[in-house]
This record gives sequence, structure tokens and C-alpha cells, in this order.
Amino acid sequence: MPAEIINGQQLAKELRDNMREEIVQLKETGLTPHLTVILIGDDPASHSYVKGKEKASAEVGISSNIIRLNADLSEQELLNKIVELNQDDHVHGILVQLPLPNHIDEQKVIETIDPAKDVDGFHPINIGRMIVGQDAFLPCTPYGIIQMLKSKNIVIEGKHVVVIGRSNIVGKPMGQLLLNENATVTYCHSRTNDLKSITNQADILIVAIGKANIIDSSYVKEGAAVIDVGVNRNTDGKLTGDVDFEDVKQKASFLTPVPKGVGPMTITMLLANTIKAAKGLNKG
Ligand code: L34
Repeated sequence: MPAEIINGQQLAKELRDNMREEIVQLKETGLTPHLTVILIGDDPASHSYVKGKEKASAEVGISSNIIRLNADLSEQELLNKIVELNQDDHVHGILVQLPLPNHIDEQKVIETIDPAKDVDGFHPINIGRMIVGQDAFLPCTPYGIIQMLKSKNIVIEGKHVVVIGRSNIVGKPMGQLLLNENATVTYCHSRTNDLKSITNQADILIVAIGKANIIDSSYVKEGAAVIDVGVNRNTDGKLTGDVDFEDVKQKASFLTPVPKGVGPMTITMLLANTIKAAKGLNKG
């Protein structure tokens, strides 16, 4: 039987419907959650994702603004802007869209954001809290993937999860969140020996490599749940994941599509984190 497709867009819609109702109530108490996004330069993919964040915010009643900055701004100018937003009580969430121009130190930027406004969950304080199991802003993509697995009642506890990719924004926190859910976690990456023999042991396979269609059914154990985090654009602008969808569909039990899979859930968890920030739930 072909895999059941986990529709991220549909799940995102359901979660956003609930958020909209919650925000109506927050507004009655005089609180309107506000997200500020900083977008630097003119990378078309970043523009598209940020537009998605703006649209989704409006959809649930979160007020948002985008600060568009030139790619030639200095690192100090950016840090000053962030400090200003940290001090603005009207701003609950701050997000600096990545990647940044090469002359700007990404880690410095992340560490300048007030951890209580770090709706991406990238600040080391939030990462540390996540690891020790304290209340924290969780990174949106891994957080969204956990929601996708739970929405289909896919058992995580005791299962062998293999994560391919070790970025700070997806792979590393993904493994950690799954560990917090009592999975047995293996990380694989570009230096892993005999990748296939490891991925073939995975009950749940998370693919965050960044190469179009590279994971075919020969990497997948019969009946595994496969989550495709890749967003690759081919020359005519068409989006594809890291997973060979048609091939893996024949072998997996669950599979996420690209588009309309993990992407819309990333944005949805950003909305959830912004509501949490507005409610002041992560002030330590
Ligand atoms: N600071 N930078 C920061 N936070 C993030 O959480 C991100 N990310 C990643 C890139 N840089 C970031 C995103 O927002 C990737 N990402 C992201 C967000 C949304 C979508 C994809 C990646 C998304 O909505 N994808 C749609 C298709 C959108 C399109 O057509 O361009 C989908 O259905 O997959």
C-alpha cells in the first residue's frame, strides 16, 4: 500500500484556526501579538518565505512588520536595529531571516536578540533550555515536524529515528526534540560512512540534506515514516524535496510532500512562538 501523505498545509490550517480564536481573546484583554521580521538583501527564496510569514500572521490576527535592509549594511547597524527592537515593548517576537550576507556574523546576530523575543528558538539560551527540558522557544521546523508526527499518531517513543543533516536550525534541534520524546536518535551527515545501511534501520527518517531527490527507496526501510525537509528549486522555479517522492511513496508508511509539507508547518510554529512571546511565557 502506498504511503499516507501528511498534508502540512491542511494541518497548518487547523492549527491556525485555533490560533485565530485564541488571538481574538487576547485582543479582548488588550494584547495584540506583534512580530517584526528583518529581511536583508534580495534573495528570492527569503523574500518568498518572509511573505508567507507576513500572510500567515495576518491570517491569525498577529500584527507584523517587515524591516527590509540593504545587503551592504554593516554588522553594527544590524545589531543596533536589534537592540532597538529588544527595547520596544510593542514588539513581542523578532526574527532575522537567514541566510545573512557573508560579512555579517550570524551567531553574533542571533545572540543579540533578546531570548524572550527569540521566536526562531536559535539563541543559545533557548537551545540550552530545550536540551535540559525547560520551557523554551523551540526552533520552528523541528517543532512543526513533531506536530506532524503526532497528528498521525506516529509513535516516537522507543523508535529508531535517523536524522540526515546537522544544521543548527534543523538537524541538531530535530534530534534533540525527538530524544526528548524518548526516541533513539542517530545523526547522519555528509561525512557518514555507509549512510544507506543506517537509514535502512530507521523507523522514522528525517531528511534535511538540501539536494533534490537524493533519497530514493533504497535508503528507506519498508513501512518507515519519512519526513522531507528539503526545499530545492530547479531551474524553472519548481520546488522539490530531498526525497524521490514517487519512489519512496511505494515503500514508506507515511511521507511528507514538498511543497505543502514541512514548509507551512515551519511558518505555523513561528505563529505559535509569537503568541507565546506575547503572553510572556518565556521570560525565565
Ligand atoms: N531566521 N531563517 C530564519 N528562520 C527560519 O525559520 C528560516 N527558514 C528557513 C530559511 N531561513 C530561515 C524558513 O522560514 C526555511 N524556511 C522556510 C519557510 C517556509 C517555507 C519554506 C522554508 C514554505 O512555506 N514553503 C512552501 C513553499 C513556498 C514557496 O513556494 O516558496 C512549501 O509548501 O513548502
